[in-house]
Amino acid sequence: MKALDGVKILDFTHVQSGPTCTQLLAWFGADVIKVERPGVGDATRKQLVDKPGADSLYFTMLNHNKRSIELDSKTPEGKEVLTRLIETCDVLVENFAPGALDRMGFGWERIQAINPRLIMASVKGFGPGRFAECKVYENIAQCAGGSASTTGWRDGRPLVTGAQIGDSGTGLHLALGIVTALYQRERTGRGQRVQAAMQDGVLNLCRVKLRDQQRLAAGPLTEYSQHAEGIPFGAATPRAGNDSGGGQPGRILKCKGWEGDPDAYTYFITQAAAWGHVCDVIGRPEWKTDPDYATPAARLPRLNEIFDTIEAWTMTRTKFEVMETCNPLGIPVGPILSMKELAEDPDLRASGTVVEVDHPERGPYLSVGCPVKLSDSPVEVTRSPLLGEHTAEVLRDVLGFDADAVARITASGAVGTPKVAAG
Ligand code: CAO
Repeated sequence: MKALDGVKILDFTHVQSGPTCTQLLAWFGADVIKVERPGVGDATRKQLVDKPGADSLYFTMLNHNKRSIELDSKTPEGKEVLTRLIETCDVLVENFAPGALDRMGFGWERIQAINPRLIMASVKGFGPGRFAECKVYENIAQCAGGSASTTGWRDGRPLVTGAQIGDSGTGLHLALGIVTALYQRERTGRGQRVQAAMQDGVLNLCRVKLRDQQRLAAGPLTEYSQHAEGIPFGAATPRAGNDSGGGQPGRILKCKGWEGDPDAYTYFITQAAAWGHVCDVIGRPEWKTDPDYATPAARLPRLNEIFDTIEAWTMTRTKFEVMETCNPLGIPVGPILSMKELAEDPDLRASGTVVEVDHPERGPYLSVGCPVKLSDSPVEVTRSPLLGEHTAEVLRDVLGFDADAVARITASGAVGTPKVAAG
């Protein structure tokens, strides 16, 4: 038994934002039917190809546990199948460019008329307003949502982050909206629209930076290293390098081996409650009582000197030794882990957060499993579908088309060439 057993998802998503959402729902037990253009499929199938002829890692890692049906939704027979899918499914998820579904003839009013219980969930780049019609990809969302302007070094360009907060982040937001709407439908019997704009999702994740924008009105942001360096603040929340985003000052510090290893660093937080231990560990016990260092307020203008001193100590230890020493003392530290280290991490393998999946075209590959664990709804990650792999079984078993109808629809070219004969 899985949490979303019995929930059918018409997955009209592509690229990253929508597919991450429907993949999560599939992991929680929903039957996710991915609709793709005949012979073409999701563009990511053939993007960043590492094994000629095989679906890319980009596609396989975003589309586990789904079924795939080829369908040209712009032909009469394709519209017939799509209509049946809308009648049958609980949720339609899409992340087309604005207006694409309307142009296909399946706007919200039409969808509601076909199935008033259907929840229609959409990712768009922007919500209503002057940018509503724009097409948007990850980095545009990071820039428009406040992440880029607050990431990077004060005197450098805005920076985008490696975390796909615009795409996967918005997929997460949308998934929450969908299960919430499903819960409400239990009581009302009605479907509803669920919309998640990438700009909104990124801004939501940058909430603390809007907090700082307003704090600026009350004076300088004293925990920013910019303040310790005596550099005045401008009108907007500045980029703050690796400064901690919270009230506890933190930095990324070099560890032993940093000269040859780009990831030999640790994050180090001088949490007030652990300050005494920090002083002991770095060999500065006198700082515990020295009025220039004893309180968080006294330390603020001296943070650069303090972190330089801590770094002189961390450089004598590996990032894991720093953790082994500091963690038992309650000093919050964290090693900078490379993708290689994460891929090989035994704990992540054991918890199912990093999984090995087998694929008929490409053989075994690593993926990120479900990052949310439900004790009563275990996740088994299965490979992504080949293009149109389930067209015949969906037409027959899910939508109830008989053999003659399947033959008629197939002959029209609306569903490509079903891989398995119906009947
Ligand atoms: N059958 C028939 N037509 C289909 C189809 C199918 N199964 N699937 C897609 N199409 C059509 C669409 O209807 C659309 O046709 P029109 O332009 O005539 O309306 C066309 O394919 C292209 O769709 P699109 O505009 O969504 O795709 P794109 O590659 O041009 O743009 C993207 C991609 C991501 C920029 C755009 O979809 C978008 O802005 N989406 C919303 C924001 C988003 O999710 N961005 C994140 C993507 S992940 O980085």
